[in-house]
Amino acid sequence: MYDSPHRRYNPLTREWLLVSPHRAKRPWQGQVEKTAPAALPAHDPTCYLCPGNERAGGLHNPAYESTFVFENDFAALLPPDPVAPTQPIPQESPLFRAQPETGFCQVVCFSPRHDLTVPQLPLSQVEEVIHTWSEATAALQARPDIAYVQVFENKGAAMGASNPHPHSQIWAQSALPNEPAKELLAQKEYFATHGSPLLLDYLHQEHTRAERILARNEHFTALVPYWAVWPFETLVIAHRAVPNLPALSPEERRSLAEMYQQVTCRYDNLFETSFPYSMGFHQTPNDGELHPEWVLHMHFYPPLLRSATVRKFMVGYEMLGMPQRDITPETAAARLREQPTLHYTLANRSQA
Ligand code: H2U
Ligand code: ZN
Repeated sequence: MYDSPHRRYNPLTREWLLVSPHRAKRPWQGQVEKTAPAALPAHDPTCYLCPGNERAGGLHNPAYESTFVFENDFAALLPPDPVAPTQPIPQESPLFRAQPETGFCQVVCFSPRHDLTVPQLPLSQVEEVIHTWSEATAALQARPDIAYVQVFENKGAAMGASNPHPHSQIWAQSALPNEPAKELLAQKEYFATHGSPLLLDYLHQEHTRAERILARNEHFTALVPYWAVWPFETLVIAHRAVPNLPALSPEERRSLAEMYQQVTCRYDNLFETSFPYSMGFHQTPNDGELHPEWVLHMHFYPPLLRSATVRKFMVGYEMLGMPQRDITPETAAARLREQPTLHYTLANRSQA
């Protein structure tokens, strides 16, 4: 791999990033502050996601025992109004374009437990989370006014998560958002040219090269993509061209749950902290087409760089030029690969 500054291409978004490996020859050396894991109660009476508690809008959560889905009380998108249908916005000039947008915002609690994150939950409960996302996606995709369903998780205060209670969000809307729109074009063109899905061809090559793979099970592989922007960014790719969450078989759901735990456990162990990230699925647009080009995948974008407190900032050159990284994706993958798959809180407990 090159040691000199170079650009790498992301074929999914068709954007470039700058890699400067010479600036981080030994990125794992230097101080690694550890933060004591927050001692959270199993149920927090002040948490608006815990069972039985009151939320901001005055509604009460039921005494739920597994996953729990509710409409976001501060939804960024509003459903279409059946009484007053959405009116088009007059287009006065191509320089002042706007379009109405309708949709739904939901919050998905992973379990009644306030204190257990994904790598700490029983595997069956993580499977249940995936099942819940799949069902919610299917219900939203059944609506003709929904173009896309975005399932995502913000974890940790560093990523703006409002609450440590493990949860995710689903936003479904009437237009295709920017990121999946870029991926759609790239995957369609690749499929038209090569006759096979871009991500499956990419995955095949990564399996052969092996240097960026973190973990692999029957139906999914986790790797640090060749074009990763965030220091410990990972991509979890399905082994077949599965279009979306509802199309997963029960075996695939289990494999995906295992991979979700694998990745998050390695993340936590890396700096012995509850590793913050934004995670999200990219699934097929809801346009009535078949999309043989699309492969369901999961992006993890974690901000940490060197320790539980030293993070990467996407500022300055990144905002004005393009993304840049020092530690190479290959080094990041090696560091994640060497992490134990026993969660550090359990390992520490058995040592104590
Ligand atoms: P984040 O932690 O990713 O911000 O997700 C929590 C969501 O929960 C957030 O979008 C919603 C916020 O609007 N919320 C409610 O719907 N009800 C509440 O009582 C507080 C927070
Ligand atoms: Zn809670």
